[in-house]
Parts: sequence; structure tokens; C-alpha cells
Amino acid sequence: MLERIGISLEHDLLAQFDRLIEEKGYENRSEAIRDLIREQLVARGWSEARGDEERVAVVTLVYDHDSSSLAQKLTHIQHENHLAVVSALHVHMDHHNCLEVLVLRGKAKEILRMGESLVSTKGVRYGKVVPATTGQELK
Ligand code: NI
Repeated sequence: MLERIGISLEHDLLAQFDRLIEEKGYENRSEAIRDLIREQLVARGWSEARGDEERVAVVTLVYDHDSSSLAQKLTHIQHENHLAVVSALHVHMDHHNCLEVLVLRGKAKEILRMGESLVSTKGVRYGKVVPATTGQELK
């Protein structure tokens, strides 16, 4: 059931918000505000995650495949934690660059540590760990 609320904002803040949501392609303020709230709920879910709670994270990596030792290191980290890797997508971006997108599932601390170790591996040109959600926080 939808509930309607009113929000008071400074004029300039609202103008900036409207520009932001237009750039992002939101159809209306409500959907943009819902997404902001969901983001906060997911972040809180991660910060409160107990040791045995299951979480999902997405890791994005861009690296040069000409460095075979780097590719080996990244693959090694994944095999060391193979149960956590739910899915792996590899795209050959150009002659040199590979994009990998991994979905990790497991205990929050463990999959964050794994994601950070992938991202921080020397030679990774771009890397990001995005805490996602199993959906529990959004009910
Ligand atoms: Ni590739």
C-alpha cells in the first residue's frame, strides 16, 4: 500500500535534486526518493550484518589481459573462494582490456574482503565492490 508524505526542502536543494534526477532519468521525485531510501536500508543492512548472515555483492574489474600474472592472480583469488562466486561474466573490451563482473554471495565480511582483494590487486585498472542485497532489507 502506498502512503503519501510531504517533505520540506530548501529551494536550492530541491532544484539540485531535480537536475540530478532528470540526469539520471527518473520519471518523478517519488521514485528517486524511494531509491535513496532503499540505498540507505541496504547500507544499514550491511553495516549491521552479523557474521553468519548471507549477503550479495557485485564486483567489477577492468584489467589488462596482456599481464598473464595478473589474470592468474585474479583467477586464483576466485578459485580460493569458489563457493562465494555465484556468477562470473567476462567481456573482452578491446585488444588489451578485459571486464569482469562477479556476483559474490556469502558472509558479509568474507565477500567484502574477497572483493577488496580483487580490486586492490596490482594492475587492476578499475575496480569497484558494490554491496547489493538479497532483498531482505527491502520487504
Ligand atoms: Ni578478456
